[in-house]
Amino acid sequence: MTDLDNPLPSNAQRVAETARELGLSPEIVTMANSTRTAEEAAAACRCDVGQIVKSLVFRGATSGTPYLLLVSGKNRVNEREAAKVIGEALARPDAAYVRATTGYAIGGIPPFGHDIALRTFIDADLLDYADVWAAAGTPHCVMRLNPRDLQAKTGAVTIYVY
Ligand code: 5CA
Repeated sequence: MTDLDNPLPSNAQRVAETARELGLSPEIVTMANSTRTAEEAAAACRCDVGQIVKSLVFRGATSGTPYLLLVSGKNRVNEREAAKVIGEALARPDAAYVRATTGYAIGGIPPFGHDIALRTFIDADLLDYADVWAAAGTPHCVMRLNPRDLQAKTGAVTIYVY
């Protein structure tokens, strides 16, 4: 089957273009099953849930600035600890804010290629893996990345989330 027979969804094409601009060339895979959650993505990718990149948007409680946290699928963010690194208290925005900020719906938010540039932080645990899987624009599209390349290309600051 050629790419013409099976084009990527437009959101995934946008992610692929941004990846190319960044000097990355991940293969984007469209999974038959949902990759909306970290657990679903790990099952579809046949990888450890820790290798799944959750792209989580927070909002600065004081400034209103959106922040992107790239978090291992095995971890939950301790917002107080993250706030110390980021420099202000964090609030969890609703789905509409996340969509308006990134241009993507929850479950498909990629780690780069958003509508506006986002200050980005990366969970140190992701850096332990040789490769990780991130959403690529839709809740069925994923891409495999080297976490160090992901960090370098997004300028993400290392953060310990727990
Ligand atoms: N595709 C997978 C892994 S590659 C993925 O995108 N996972 S995720 O964790 O980054 O995206 C789901 C996350 O969105 C949840 O962990 C949760 O933090 C957040 N979320 C889910 N529902 C809402 C909501 N209604 N409002 C704000 N955030 C939400």
